[in-house]
Amino acid sequence: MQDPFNAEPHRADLISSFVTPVDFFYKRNHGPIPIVEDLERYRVSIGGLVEKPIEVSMDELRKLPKYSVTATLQCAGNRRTAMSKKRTVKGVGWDVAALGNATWGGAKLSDVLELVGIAKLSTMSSLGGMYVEFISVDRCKEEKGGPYKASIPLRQATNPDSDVLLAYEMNDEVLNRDHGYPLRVIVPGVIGARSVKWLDRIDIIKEECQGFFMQNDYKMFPPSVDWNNINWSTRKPQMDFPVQCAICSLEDINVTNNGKITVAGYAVSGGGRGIERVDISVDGGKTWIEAERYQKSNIPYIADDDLASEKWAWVLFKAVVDVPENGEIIAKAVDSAANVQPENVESIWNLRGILNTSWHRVLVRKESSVAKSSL
Ligand SMILES: Nc1nc2c(c(=O)[nH]1)N[C@H]1C(S)=C(S)[C@@H](COP(=O)(O)O)O[C@H]1N2
Ligand SMILES: [Mo]
Repeated sequence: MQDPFNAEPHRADLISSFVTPVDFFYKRNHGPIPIVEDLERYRVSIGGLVEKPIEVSMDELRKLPKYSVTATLQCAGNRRTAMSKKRTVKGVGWDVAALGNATWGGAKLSDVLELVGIAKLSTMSSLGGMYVEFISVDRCKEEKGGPYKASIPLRQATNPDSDVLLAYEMNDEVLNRDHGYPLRVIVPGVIGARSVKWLDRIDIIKEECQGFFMQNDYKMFPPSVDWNNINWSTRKPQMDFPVQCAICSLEDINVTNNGKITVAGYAVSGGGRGIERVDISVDGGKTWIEAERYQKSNIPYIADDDLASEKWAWVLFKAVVDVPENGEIIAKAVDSAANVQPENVESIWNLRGILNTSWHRVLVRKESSVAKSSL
């Protein structure tokens, strides 16, 4: 099997707009990208523990009310490279740009499930189903040549406020092949791995999906677990992602001859939690200044107010600070539940290198001091 296609944009490009252009949106694949050509014959089958299994066409999905949801999709492996520098982890190396914020257009899963007789706000189907499994067209080696799959609780799938979409559009254009054409799932606020692309089948099942990426990957283990003592069944699949932020206007190491420097980046939290604060420190975390937060120009950003602000979308931040004496700039975000990013990567190190949300640190040296020290 050929190597799957993975890519992320340059970090500075990532924050040039609130909505990430498709070209700058990261791509994460576990197998070769499939080609679904015949839309006339394309159907999504919905079955499992339902009384009347059906097959729906794209036309039928398009006839359901269309919703546009601006949501940040973040790979659980975002910032893995930095975690690996502390202690080696297994997985694709990512800088800070394995995420993007797009406007997804499509049908709500809660409307689609009504077509098979499952009412809104259900926790269990009449036949005892409690999870909704998404099965893809693409095949991957981890599934021994079988399809990529994932599940979410029925409670979330049937709650219209969870905004789970079967999306056929990205940024007002037809979804492209890299991102799941013709149809993908978008589970806002949850790690990207559950937003299954190239959807083939939806099954209502009794227990969580038993697929590789649910049971033997994408789980958060403590730092003491290694490949010799791991027992995958002791942990639940990771769903919501924790509060995260990263500086994107600066590289890991920077040289400047200015006294002031712009610190800009993104902050995002899972589960629809807003961003209450982004703090910047130029003295190693002794004192902090608050960065300005924004989503759309001229509309004040309000954490957790989904009327004024996009609750599933990232928040961009910006501050102008003095170039630090000690050379280090730190950013950390606080979400609307007062969750804070951890100070050090060591405390959250895990063997798969997921969810590196430690304080983001970059180095800035003044040109003069670089010149002096190289004498
Ligand atoms: N069918 C399928 N869906 C998938 C994947 C995949 O390999 N196959 N990768 C998942 C992972 S791990 C992530 S982070 C997101 C990435 O979505 P993107 O490529 O549109 O950015 O898709 C998810 N859905
Ligand atoms: Mo991912």
